[in-house]
Amino acid sequence: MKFSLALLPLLVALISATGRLPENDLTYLGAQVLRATPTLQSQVRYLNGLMRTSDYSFWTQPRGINNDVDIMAYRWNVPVLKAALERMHISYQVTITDVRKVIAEHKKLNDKAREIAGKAMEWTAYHTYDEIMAWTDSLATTYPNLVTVSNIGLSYEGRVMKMVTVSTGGTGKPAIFVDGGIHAREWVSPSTTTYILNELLSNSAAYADVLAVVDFTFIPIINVDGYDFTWTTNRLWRKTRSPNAGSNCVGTDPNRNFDFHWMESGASQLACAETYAGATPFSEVECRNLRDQILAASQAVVYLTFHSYGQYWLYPWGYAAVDTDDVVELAALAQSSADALEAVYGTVYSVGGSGTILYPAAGASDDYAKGVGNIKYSYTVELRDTGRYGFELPPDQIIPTGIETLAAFENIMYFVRDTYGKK
Ligand code: 0X9
Ligand code: ZN
Repeated sequence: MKFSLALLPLLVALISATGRLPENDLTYLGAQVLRATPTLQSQVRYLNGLMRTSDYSFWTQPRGINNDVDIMAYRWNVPVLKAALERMHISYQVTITDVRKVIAEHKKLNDKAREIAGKAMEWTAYHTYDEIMAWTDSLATTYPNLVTVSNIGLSYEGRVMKMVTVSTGGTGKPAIFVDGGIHAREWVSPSTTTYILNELLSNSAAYADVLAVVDFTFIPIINVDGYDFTWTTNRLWRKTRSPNAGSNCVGTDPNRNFDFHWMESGASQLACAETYAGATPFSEVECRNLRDQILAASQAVVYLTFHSYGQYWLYPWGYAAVDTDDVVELAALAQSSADALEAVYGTVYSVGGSGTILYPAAGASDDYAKGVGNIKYSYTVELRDTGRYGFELPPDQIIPTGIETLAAFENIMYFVRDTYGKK
């Protein structure tokens, strides 16, 4: 649909009545992503304040001076944001000049790849919730000796959340727990989670020594409602889809909803905020379902949760710039994994504590897995890229991302085999 100027008064009326654009084809028309670089503490404070207004969508959050922040402004707000940055002497560049155009281009590429693949999972395209779940179910019949598929609960809107366990049998084995899709718009996360799972299963003979002594759990999509919503309605949705009492704004940030130092940092009590922590810890059923599996995974020694973007391999704590007692061990495995990843195509990851090298943010699943679930090696992995496309990573990067991340994953599984596997 072409944007017509005749629609402008209607649009303005809608925005002033609701404070928000309706979510439709026009939402991202002319929206831009600006990369701002604060060089003073006062500028960082200003950007943090701007984030709290929810006038813009922060694709990345302020991380202190000399660190870029990617801010998306809707069309009508682009000049306002530019003027504000200029007034504060914050330098910026436009990284995406028309978000809608990039979304449309990538959708076209994705549709084409899906058509060629007949909607089958080939990792040449991103896939819908239904397609990923159908593939997940099929694993139980393709690999009956290795795979169990279970339903771990329903989402707020009633979608099934599926979990795959990979085991050659026996008890008491160390386990690796992997999830994806906590944030809806981070599409490369479910694609990487399923890519790794597929490699593990389709090359099980090559991994026989690992599979003999290590178990695996994969949950490809946690935020199933949000993920579906990014396909049907709003490509850049982040949160869950549960309503909030007393507000028109929908959704809670699932990665602020876990009950560990909840609401202590980097989270909001404003329902419209992208980092809304929810009315109470574990208000979100998807988080409760994940929690139950984390707590049941008493043998897990690694928890890996895939997000995007930024290329970070992060370890706890995330609620503050504080190290865990065993930081040396967590850092060593993170660094060797990032090294293995980089060795494939030269993709560079930053390795460090979440609250230290990213920003303090409490109530995330990684801290919960370690702090309450007692899973020693807990990592949040922020996959590709560093902002060229951000969440709109083109589909031709799915396989390269999968391949390099698999190298890191192999490093982890060999570590678990050698350190914890019964000889
Ligand atoms: O802010 C987040 O939830 C994660 N980044 S993202 O851009 N994917 O939203 C990082 C979470 C890091 N972990 C903790 N802060 N505990
Ligand atoms: Zn995320």
